Order: sequence, then structure tokens, then C-alpha cells
Amino acid sequence: MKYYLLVLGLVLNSAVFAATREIVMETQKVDDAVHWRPEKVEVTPGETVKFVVKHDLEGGFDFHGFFVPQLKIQKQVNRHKAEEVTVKIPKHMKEGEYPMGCHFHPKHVAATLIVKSKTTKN
Ligand SMILES: [Cu+2]
Repeated sequence: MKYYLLVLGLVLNSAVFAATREIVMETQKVDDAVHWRPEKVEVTPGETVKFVVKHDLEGGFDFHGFFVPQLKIQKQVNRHKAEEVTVKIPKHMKEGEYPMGCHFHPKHVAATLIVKSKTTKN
């Protein structure tokens, strides 16, 4: 019985991991501007992603914003205190490119969320 529960636990665990993809977003300084990196993140409608958003730059602003209006995400990210946001990309979200910016600093360079349906292989 114990063994059965253990196996069941492992199966459920791996199912959860398989369903949620972790995407790390970080502030990066390029010349005089702060950017969200990676520059581009590709997601599929219907998938669940977990954004781990980090601001580990020394100097400059103590916090940044992670703002993805199309996914209703708006978070304050303090230095050295990662924020986690799990979100399901709506199944019927229109393919295209959406900004992932910062609602605090107009000069903060946004990253791009690319929503793209999986192409089925022939
Ligand atoms: Cu910012």
C-alpha cells in the first residue's frame, strides 16, 4: 500500500512538472537601459507557464515591475527577491507578439511574449 502511494505520488508529481514550464526573467543592464531578458519568450496557447522574475542588478532602481497586460500580470519585483507568477496562456489567445514590460519605468526595455500555436508535424 505504501509503495503504491509512493508511485502514485511520483506520477502525479511528474504530471505537474510536465504541465508547467518555468521561465526565468531577469533584469539586465545594456548601456544605460534596463532590459527584461530573455528578449523573447515563446509560449503556446493553453500551456501553463511559471514566470520566475528576478532583479539582481546592483545599483540603480531597487525594484522593477513585471507587466504583461494581456495576461493580467502586474508585479513589483524587489532586488534579490524573486517573484513567481504562474499563469495559463488562454487557449484562444491570438497568436502574435505582446510586450512584457515594466509599469514603473518608461525607459525599461520590454521583452516580447510570442504566442504561437504548435505546428503539427506531418
Ligand atoms: Cu523597471
